[in-house]
Amino acid sequence: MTERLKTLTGLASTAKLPAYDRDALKAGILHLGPGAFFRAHFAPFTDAALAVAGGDWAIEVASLRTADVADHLNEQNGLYTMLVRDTSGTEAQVIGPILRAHVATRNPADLLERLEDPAIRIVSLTVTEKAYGFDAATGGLDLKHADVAADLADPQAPRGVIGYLVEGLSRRRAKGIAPFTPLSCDNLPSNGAVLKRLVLDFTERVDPALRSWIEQNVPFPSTMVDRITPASTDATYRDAEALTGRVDLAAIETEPFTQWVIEDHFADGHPQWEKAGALMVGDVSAYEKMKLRMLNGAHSLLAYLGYIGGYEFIRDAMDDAGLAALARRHMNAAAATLDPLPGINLDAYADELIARFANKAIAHRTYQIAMDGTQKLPQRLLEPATEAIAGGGKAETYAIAVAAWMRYALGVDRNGRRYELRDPRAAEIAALLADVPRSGGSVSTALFALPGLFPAALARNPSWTDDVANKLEILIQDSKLPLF
Ligand code: CS2
Repeated sequence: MTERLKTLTGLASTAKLPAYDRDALKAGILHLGPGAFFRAHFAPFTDAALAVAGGDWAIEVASLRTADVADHLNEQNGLYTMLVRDTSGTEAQVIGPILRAHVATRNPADLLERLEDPAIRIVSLTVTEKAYGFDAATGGLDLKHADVAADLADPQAPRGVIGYLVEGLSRRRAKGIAPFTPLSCDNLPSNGAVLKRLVLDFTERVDPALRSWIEQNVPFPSTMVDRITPASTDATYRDAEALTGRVDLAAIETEPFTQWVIEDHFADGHPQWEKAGALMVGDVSAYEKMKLRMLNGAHSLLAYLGYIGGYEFIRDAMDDAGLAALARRHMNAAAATLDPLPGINLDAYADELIARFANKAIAHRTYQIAMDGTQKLPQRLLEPATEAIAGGGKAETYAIAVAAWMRYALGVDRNGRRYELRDPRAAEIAALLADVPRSGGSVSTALFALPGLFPAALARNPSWTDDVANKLEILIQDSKLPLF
């Protein structure tokens, strides 16, 4: 039987290995949410920074929910394989900066103890949009979010992201330990500013003195993160084993492209990510908007139209000339809502995105991207739509994307097969739609009334809502593609 990946010795020469001494590593970062995206993006950037510039910046990770990834990483001494796939082949690289993994649900005291360690100078996050407890309608803390409500009731025994960060900072303040820098790496616009607002809203309610201390002492840099990372499958594990000679249950696969833009405001330093290709800037918001609106917006459009049209992967949807043209048109429309970014040609950026989406070596499920629509629509589609309309421009492509999301929200495909709507508001959506006739007008009216999702500028704009209703009617009548 093949051995498990546990050390760097004896691995097949087809795998690239960490170019630094792992035995000398010391932790400087605690990362919350060790999912595939973190393992394809943050950890490899840190791996490259350690190879070029060193420093005490190894990573401990903590999972706030499921234990599987953390357990696999611990069984493998933090090592795992990253497969980089494109049409010319697959390359394997073993990634080394993870020291150990914690599971908050199993041992919350252990995670709180790590948050207090002065050696931990950065607490980074890839926890997905829905974990923040962000209320899109107010821009502040969602008091009805289950973790937020539980943590406000019992702040010293947290279970959610905001609760853990606040309790960690509170303990550091009480002990005279300098704060860590919280570093959000999720696809939210101004993710650092959003995180700061949520932390301040939370502390306002539980400890106003802590709120002032955080406001004065804790930087919350925003970041733009980008690397297309499908969920791992049996093919990932099989190829990782073939290329390393070891069984690896924490292996991930990703595309060659990777990008990270980071605001350079840290309380106590950071790994030299800039030497690994990251861009350190004063303000990341223009990059974030570009990526969320052009990449993620077009991704969501393709995911909903593609899924209901019977395409399993984004690359299959891109093979449909009608859908590929819609995606490109969407990117152009999104680009028109952006301020110019020095040194960036948005047309070339769009061309590159089209090529990345079409990468035949990447099997990225439309169903994976379709997940959590209520958490993704605002920043990807609804904000640019609102701005486009306010600027007198066209918002048709957003009407198509929203109609496709609404069609998807019906939870049944064109062959009558039911699927699970993986969305934190799935039950609410199902209840709203329960007795509604399946027509474009009725379904869209019901979903426009979902509290807090659609800004009034869209939901009360009859020409736009009619456009959505008409497009939805076409999708309900006949989901054959191309549609528009
Ligand atoms: C995707 C993103 O799942 C999704 O919603 O749009 O995960 C996308 O692949 C990444 O943001 C690319 O950087």
